[in-house]
Amino acid sequence: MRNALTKRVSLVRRYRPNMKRALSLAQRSSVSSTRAFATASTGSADHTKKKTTQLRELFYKKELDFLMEAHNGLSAKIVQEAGFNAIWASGLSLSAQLGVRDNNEASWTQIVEVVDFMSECTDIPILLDGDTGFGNFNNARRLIGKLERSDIGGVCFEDKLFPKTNSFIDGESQPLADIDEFCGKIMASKDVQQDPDFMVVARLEAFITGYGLDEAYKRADAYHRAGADAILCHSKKKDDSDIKEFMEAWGDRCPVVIVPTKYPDVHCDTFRDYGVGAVIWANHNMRASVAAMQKVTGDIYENQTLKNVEYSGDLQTVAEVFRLQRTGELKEAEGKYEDPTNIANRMAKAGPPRPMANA
Ligand code: SPV
Ligand code: MG
Repeated sequence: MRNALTKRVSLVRRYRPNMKRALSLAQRSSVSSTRAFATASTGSADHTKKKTTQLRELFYKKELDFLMEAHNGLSAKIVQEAGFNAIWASGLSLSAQLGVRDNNEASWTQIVEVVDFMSECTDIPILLDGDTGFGNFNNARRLIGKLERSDIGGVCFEDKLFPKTNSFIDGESQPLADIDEFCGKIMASKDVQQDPDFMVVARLEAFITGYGLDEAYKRADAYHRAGADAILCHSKKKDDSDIKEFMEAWGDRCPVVIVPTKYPDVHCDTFRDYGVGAVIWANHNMRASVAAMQKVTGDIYENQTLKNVEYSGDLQTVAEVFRLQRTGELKEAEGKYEDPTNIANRMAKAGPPRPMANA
């Protein structure tokens, strides 16, 4: 498996600048993810594929695609039903919905527990915001093992220190990780993953902490050479100048993903022109739900009645919640497994009792 992985990574790295050559090499290769990258598939993704493969193909195809934030099973399902091909399990949103800060106050096992619920009720891949990996290389690789068991498509690690702080809180005062230490974390993650398509994304915090392109590029280059499958280039500027500069320098060495929370007015065609691979809408379901809950809760508290909110159009129906929970499936299963006639019929088909093999 390691050989296949090494082969794919080196093919992608070596031939990324030459699409024609990459295509012919990939056609000769049996490595599906390389082929997906080279053929640049179009149209909506195939959600029956492995989630890791879906995520890899999303990143490596030519067309810009989008990851939408979710922070629990319900929001994950809503993201899938809206038509998105992938989910961003945001650290900010996961911590916020638990009522704690985005400072690794939730333990990594508590985070895994939430994303496991998210994964179980969806068919599209999840990219987990893995913060700084919850410690050193060893904590990061322990996390990868658990994520693979929960069928998560990939993880993103940022080059800061544990415990992390959200990038939009005093970004300049946040120390960056040592480059070698972070490269070791990426290497350990790539070495431990069992599924060669599992994605490890390296997130650049250089622009956030006030460095310029030189530092960002030097780090991206190192992380990519250490084995990162993609780079997340983060910026907190109100315009897209950091992203433009980085994309011009980086070209198409490997896919780049961005988080335009602070530059919402830039049209995604601009990102397409730059060659950005994917955009993460990072926290908008969590913020939407906060605004909605504050409005409804405030109204009920103020007016001591459900009358306003019930007829306001702001509430979803209970029936719709039941549908999202797949209540119908349980009804069917009850018929199958609790109805005495059904059980008797199946028992009859199973035949008479058999003696124990060694009796
Ligand atoms: C998150 O969504 O948790 C992120 C993106 O890391 S940001 O909050 O913009 O740093
Ligand atoms: Mg985060």
